[in-house]
Amino acid sequence: MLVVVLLIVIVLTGMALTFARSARVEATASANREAAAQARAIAEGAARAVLALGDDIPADAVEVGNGGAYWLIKPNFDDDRTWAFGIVDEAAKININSATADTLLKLPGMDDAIADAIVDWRDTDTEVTGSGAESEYYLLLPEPYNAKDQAFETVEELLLVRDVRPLELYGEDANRNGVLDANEDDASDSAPGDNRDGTLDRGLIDFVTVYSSETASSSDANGEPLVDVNSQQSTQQLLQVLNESLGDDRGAAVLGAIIAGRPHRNLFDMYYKANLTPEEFDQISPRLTASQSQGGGRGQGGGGGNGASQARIGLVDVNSAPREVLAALPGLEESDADALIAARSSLTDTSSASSSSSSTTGATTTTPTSLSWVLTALDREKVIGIGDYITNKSLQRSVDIVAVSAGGRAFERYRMVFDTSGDTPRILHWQRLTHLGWPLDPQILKDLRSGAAVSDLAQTTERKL
Ligand SMILES: [Ca+2]
Ligand SMILES: [Ca+2]
Ligand SMILES: [Ca+2]
Ligand SMILES: [Ca+2]
Repeated sequence: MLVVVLLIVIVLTGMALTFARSARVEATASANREAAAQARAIAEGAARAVLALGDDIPADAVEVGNGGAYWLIKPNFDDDRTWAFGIVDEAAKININSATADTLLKLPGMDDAIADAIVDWRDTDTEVTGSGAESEYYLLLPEPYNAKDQAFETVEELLLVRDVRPLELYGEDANRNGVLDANEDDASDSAPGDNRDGTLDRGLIDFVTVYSSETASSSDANGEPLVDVNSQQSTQQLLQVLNESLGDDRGAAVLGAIIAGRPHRNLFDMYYKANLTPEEFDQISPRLTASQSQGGGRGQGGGGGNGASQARIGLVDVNSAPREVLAALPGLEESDADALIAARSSLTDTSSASSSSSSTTGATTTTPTSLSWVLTALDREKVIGIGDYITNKSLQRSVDIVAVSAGGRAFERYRMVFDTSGDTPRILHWQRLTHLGWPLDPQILKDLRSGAAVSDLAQTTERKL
């Protein structure tokens, strides 16, 4: 009898313990779900803030209600041990829907076979380009598919192209956080495979886009029609623009030189033929255009652009493009990219110093907005050669949002690409990247979990790994 009672007591106690534990597990799970939902809500709030504020977004940890926070992380091309923060200019990348095989070939990790295969993947014909690949190749794969023969819709689609593996697309940066993590510098000890050389070999992903596009404008910032420097019919309007900007004497002289120099391949060509100064170029070029009436010279990479409202795909924003992208521009090599970077950074240094008093958002977003500095960095032939492929506009942008719930309990990571060309910004792409793991210094999560305030973390995010 006693034994039976004892047994019952033991069973009941066991059941009570089990219930208590499952209740505890359930409580933890529900707290985790709540934290994940909070992190997601913070990320969505960050996205709305980016869309509303554009460039005026704070760079470092942004604290939100209840102790959560978000960061906008981006690669620091000057240093693979620290993070950079802010919005990424998609026009500062090479567009895989318009770049020629020659341009693609100059990007990191490229070879002829991949460059040609990228062109074949997007071109509408079924003729194999050089050492490229069309459907004949893809249909013989264990899981066969056709070459797309249409434009890329995402950058990740590159993984369907022959020979493009995660190593080519993401480089050694398997978690896509822009910095060298321990497993990315230990050879094959842990995934991914890397060369253990102490530096992060970046993949294509940081240098290519499918989003850059701008409409060839037919009017200037004030709504006045652009004046065609190649058209005899617009000589009167041209004189008016020159006189207004440069004064009557100088205007008349420049007009004579422009007329004598026709046809101009682009406005940079006109700059040299008319013997302008860079300052004069900045004054008059926003009001001018150079039509291509005689089928002269415009390359394929700029996506055409003769029609007034035609989209120009893949113009590269030279004001923010990294070295690798500048070197890939037609006719340029690495030394030219270095010259451009040097000219650009001297410009940025002086403008950020002089505008610091009027700036309300800090000097970090200061970039040159004109194109005339390019004239000082390269020789005539190279400037004219890239003239049809460059822009100073940043219309499509992306952010990599890392959001953490209060107390560091849960985090979420999303990539958003958006277009600012219309009246209101438009989201082009939204992708969850949480599966790649926590991308910032692990110490940040530890500090938050042990009760640190977000305001104490700014130093941490700048610290070297
Ligand atoms: Ca094709
Ligand atoms: Ca990494
Ligand atoms: Ca490794
Ligand atoms: Ca390496």
